[in-house]
Amino acid sequence: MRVCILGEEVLRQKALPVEAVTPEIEQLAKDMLETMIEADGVGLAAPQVGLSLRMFVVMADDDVQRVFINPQIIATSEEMGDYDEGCLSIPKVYETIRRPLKVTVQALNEKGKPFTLDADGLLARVIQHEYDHLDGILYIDRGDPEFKAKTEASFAKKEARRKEKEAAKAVKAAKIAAKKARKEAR
Ligand code: GNR
Ligand code: NI
Repeated sequence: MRVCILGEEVLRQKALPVEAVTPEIEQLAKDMLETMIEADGVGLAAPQVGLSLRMFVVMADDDVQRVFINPQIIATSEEMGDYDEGCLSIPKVYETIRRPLKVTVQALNEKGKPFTLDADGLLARVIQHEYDHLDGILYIDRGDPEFKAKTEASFAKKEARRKEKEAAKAVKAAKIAAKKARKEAR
């Protein structure tokens, strides 16, 4: 699956709950895990693959692959910690972000079975990062506002360049098609 990049609308939307954990949702979880591993990530949220749904997958601390559907963070520790965060949707950008060190999360797994998990370390970090994605929040929203503005501007430029290139390619393809049509008309 293609991973959406900063600037794409879906990353800023509040995702909707998964209505029922169907075989299609189980398959989606598998596809998301594959995409996450392929991209060398430790977590991936559905909005990152263009689906505005409340689910994410995680594999942190050499841990097992975990699927969280309709998650709720029911408790966070008072104790906070700093960690260098990155995001597959903001490639090659990193910033130190302060968050609670421990969380308790409730969710459904890929079979629709409810579970509660106490997490610390990288797992707790990634769960909070992924949970934010479901509310359209990115880690840059939790860091230095100036860094956020610069990062958004730089990705907006990149996106503008990509669109320009795409348009130029379409013009070229149209010219080739027109030439071919003229040739065939002779
Ligand atoms: O791969 C990822 N690494 C990471 C490192 C520190 C804090 C959070 C993360 S999650 C990120 C993958 C991703 O963008 N998930 O949404
Ligand atoms: Ni992310």
